[in-house]
Amino acid sequence: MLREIAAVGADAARGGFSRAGYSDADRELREWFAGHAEARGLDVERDRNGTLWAWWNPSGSTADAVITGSHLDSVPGGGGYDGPLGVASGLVAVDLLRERAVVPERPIGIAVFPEEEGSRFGVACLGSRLMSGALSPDRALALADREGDTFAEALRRDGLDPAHLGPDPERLARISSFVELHVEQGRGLIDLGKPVAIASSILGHGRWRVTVDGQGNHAGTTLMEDRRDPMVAAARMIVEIRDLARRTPDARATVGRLEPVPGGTNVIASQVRFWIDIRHPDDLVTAALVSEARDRVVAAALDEGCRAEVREESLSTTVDFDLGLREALRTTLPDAPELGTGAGHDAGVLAASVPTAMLFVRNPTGISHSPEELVEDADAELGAVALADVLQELAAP
Ligand code: HGY
Ligand code: MN
Ligand code: MN
Ligand code: MN
Repeated sequence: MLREIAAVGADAARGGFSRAGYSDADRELREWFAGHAEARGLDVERDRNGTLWAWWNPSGSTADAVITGSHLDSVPGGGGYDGPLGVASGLVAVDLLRERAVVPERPIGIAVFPEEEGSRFGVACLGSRLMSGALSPDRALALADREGDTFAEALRRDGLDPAHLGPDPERLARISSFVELHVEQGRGLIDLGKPVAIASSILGHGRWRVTVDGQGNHAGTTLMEDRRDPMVAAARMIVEIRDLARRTPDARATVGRLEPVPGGTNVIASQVRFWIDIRHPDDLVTAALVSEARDRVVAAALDEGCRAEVREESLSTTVDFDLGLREALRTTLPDAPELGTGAGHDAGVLAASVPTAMLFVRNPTGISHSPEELVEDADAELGAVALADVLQELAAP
């Protein structure tokens, strides 16, 4: 099943996969999922924010539901498992429960949340945040992608009405628990020599957009002393932010996206925008890092005769991400170790509203958000069996 997924949204230029939220590649993979769910007799629906829900309710129960699932969108040039593994494992877990002749006392749903990576519109977990109310429809509708396509236009093109966007408290109230299975995006399980782990924590993380304005000019006629070059200011800031994170134990700071304007080889840029991703287990340290980074960014810009503006794009806290359901999973999966993660997930967003847990499956390369991300078939199967065990337990009377 995972091999089929790997055919959709392959990015020949970058390698790996590029499935931005609400895009054609994303839609193609969602249709793949709906086809597989319907072939299993699951009822598939799409909610006001674009999340897909595939329901298996053989007993016709009206109890609150047990939900699993993940996302199908990817980062640009991402791996084949980040997201799709959790969605495909949900389908396989239903197959396994059927083989076991299990009739769950609760409805079991497989959710596919849109734009989890935030690669297109800049806010991670866009679909789950809209459903939970963590992000307002107004804030979401103000978003646009790099091509200038607004979120509203993307929704309409994807068959959704922007006017219906928003929180879905009734749907949340009908969820008794949420368990997301995900490829591990690090080396924990390699070092432990185990195939499956229970997530113990998710780091809080934020994204900030820095805009540096200088003076666009000619690369050949402008003397060095007459320049106000935002690219130089940005380069200095990126190294300073890296050094700041290096000096702060457990901190992570990344600049993975930098956009010069106009971007000509023989043109001194007039403006540079870049995004900072900062994460730390302690929310207060994250806040201190951001404040320090902001000060350094402004100072570095001034040194180059430029002006810098720093704008928060999204911020979530470690406190929100209490994966409280992990206690129940310990009983069901006694051999699975517990692992924290620096990666954000829809489970982190849902954790603020419903009892939530995550399962990680070993990634033998320990690399993610890269074509080198990997899960071996044997571990994928063990992950699906563990998920089936957990769903069976949570959906029992
Ligand atoms: O960025 C993250 O941590 C996640 O992969 N969206
Ligand atoms: Mn993911
Ligand atoms: Mn990811
Ligand atoms: Mn309820």
